Amino acid sequence: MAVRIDHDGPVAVVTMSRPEAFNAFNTEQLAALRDVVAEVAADREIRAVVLTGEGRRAFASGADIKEMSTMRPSEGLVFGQLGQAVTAAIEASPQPWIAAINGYALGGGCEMALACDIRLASENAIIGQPEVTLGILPGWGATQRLPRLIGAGMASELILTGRRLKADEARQLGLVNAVYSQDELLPKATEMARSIAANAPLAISASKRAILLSRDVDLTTGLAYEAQTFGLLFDSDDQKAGMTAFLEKRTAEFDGR
Ligand code: CO8
Repeated sequence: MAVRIDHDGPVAVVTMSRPEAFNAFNTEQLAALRDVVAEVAADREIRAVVLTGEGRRAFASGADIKEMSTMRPSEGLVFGQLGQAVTAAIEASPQPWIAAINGYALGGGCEMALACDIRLASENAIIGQPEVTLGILPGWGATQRLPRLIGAGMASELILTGRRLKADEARQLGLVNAVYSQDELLPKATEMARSIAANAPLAISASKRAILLSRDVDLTTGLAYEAQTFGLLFDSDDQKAGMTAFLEKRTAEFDGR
């Protein structure tokens, strides 16, 4: 299977698996990831997701260069839009996504990680946007998401030179939150996903949406959205469950209603 879902209680681990091409995305692989993202988003049992790549060498090495090499503009447009639809669906998903970058995350691979809410990396991770070395530009969101994440100056340097970063530099730039050994990466990512999954699902989704909105709107509008959403959560069972459990000095159990 090209993209696998493994369930670990409320955590789903989604693995991009095309090891013969360092998990590069051809149309089939991209469509498989699109379908999995939709399946995960619709599954109320899943409360947090870890996205990773098969094997120990690659998260994903980008869009499939062989497939792209003969594309006409209209085909490039469709391929670009499919990739953008996948990244948009990851962002629109009610669950937080954590990218566990276990090796190369280049081009479209880095862009999938940028669509996730949190990025963690292994020590052997190599991250970059080398599209300009191929005569194209990043087409699945890096020209927009990378400057918003690490600032326009560094994003320009990375996109315009195509330079590849090692994990430590990516961490210093805030492109990834933490770096672990290859063996530790997935357990650490899953542990973080589990700690998110233990919290109130509606509050988690609402926080994710508000954080994403902060990229696009002015502070006044963002704060108004935050206040409205804050108020609405008082209509949820989860708010009652969380506060009652605190007052009764026990751990809350949430059902996402
Ligand atoms: N596409 C297709 N095949 C790939 C890709 C890829 N992105 N990456 C690796 N492969 C294949 C190689 O062709 C090779 O296949 P084969 O064995 O049949 O020759 C196999 O994987 C192994 O690769 P290497 O022999 O190169 O292995 P190395 O260990 O020497 O290097 C690297 C591994 C560093 C990952 C290297 O393969 C590499 O640099 N790959 C390309 C990385 C890259 O440039 N990525 C960006 C692609 S462009 C992109 O992602 C655009 C996204 C937006 C698209 C918008 C569409 C409009």
